[in-house]
Amino acid sequence: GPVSTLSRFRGALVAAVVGDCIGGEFEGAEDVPLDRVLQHLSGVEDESRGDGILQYSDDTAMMRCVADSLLTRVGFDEQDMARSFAKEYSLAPGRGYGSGVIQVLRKLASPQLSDVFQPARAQFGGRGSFGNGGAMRVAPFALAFRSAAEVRKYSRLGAMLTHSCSLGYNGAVLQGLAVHLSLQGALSLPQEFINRLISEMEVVEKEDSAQRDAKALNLAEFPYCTRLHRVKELIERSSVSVEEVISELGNGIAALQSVPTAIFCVLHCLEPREGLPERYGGLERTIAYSLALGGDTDTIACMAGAIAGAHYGIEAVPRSWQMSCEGVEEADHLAKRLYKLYQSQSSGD
Ligand code: F2R
Ligand code: MG
Ligand code: MG
Repeated sequence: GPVSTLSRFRGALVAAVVGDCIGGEFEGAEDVPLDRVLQHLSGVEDESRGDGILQYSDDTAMMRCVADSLLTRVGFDEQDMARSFAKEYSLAPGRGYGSGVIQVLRKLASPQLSDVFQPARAQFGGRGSFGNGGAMRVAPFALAFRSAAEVRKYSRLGAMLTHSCSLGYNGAVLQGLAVHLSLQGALSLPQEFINRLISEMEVVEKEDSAQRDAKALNLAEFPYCTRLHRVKELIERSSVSVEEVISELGNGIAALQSVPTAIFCVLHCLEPREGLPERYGGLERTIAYSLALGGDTDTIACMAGAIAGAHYGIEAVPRSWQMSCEGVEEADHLAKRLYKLYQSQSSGD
């Protein structure tokens, strides 16, 4: 039957956590043969293996902070969200945070700090971070706000608490919009889905800050739009190798090298793919394929998981996967509460 909105909300957050936990195994690996991915996944499915639970990393830890802050403040409150990040980091600093962002998280803990966006602006000699940390945690913004305009605005501000380079926060905007569209069922028309994202990002990347940062980093103008056009070309091809995906889109820790890649993973896996078990549904294919790319696998699987989970719904996330991953129950609970918040707002479109 049709996927209900509640199921989409739950699927988005739960599959993001599952992607982070299951993807953690291969983070930083250069080459991940599909055999190893499938072996890892059958280990996850085998509940009797007794390996214990797969732990979540910074991706989930920060996503929980975003969701929790949006719920307790009934909207975006930068002071509260910044404090929530800082507190979470001080309680569990060993979750695999980026090496730069930990300086921001330490500064955000200071009660004297008045401008909570200031520590992020001081990163990397004043250029700001272009890492994917803003994008990896953005999904709850798409579950809290109804209109694309609000998702765009608050995804950006939420990312700017740690990522002041436009490549960093615009990656979060793109990922937020992808989850927003997927929640509305837009992935049933994949070409329109990618075209919508391109036209949204054309507006976003017209801004002076985006133009300036692209130039300073020696990138072509409209870097996200450029990658999204490559995504479009790749999904139109009848066959595409993992090597081509990595060289065209990337699999790195920079938002530009991972957000369009995550979107590609979802689109590519809408159909059955050679080498992936026939019994796999689209969500399982998406996570498996994300892992096979290597590189920043926890984060790419987390972001692809959020988009795919919003499309397929919670029923598509295998029970055995859910039971093997830390933080799934909490994510499901947060998703249900965000659904209520979302339903209580009038439609802003
Ligand atoms: N940190 C990791 N994985 C690395 C290994 C972790 C593990 N604990 C281990 O040591 O074995 N994963 C997590 O980090 C990513 C999100 O990072 P975030 O939040 O964007 O952090 P940060 O530090 O701001 O940026 C990440 C790195 O990107 C480079 N970088 C960013 N901006 C830069 C700039 N303007 N100039 C030069 N380099 C820049 C730096 O190397 C940063 O450290 C996720 O993958 C998450 O899972
Ligand atoms: Mg991580
Ligand atoms: Mg990562």
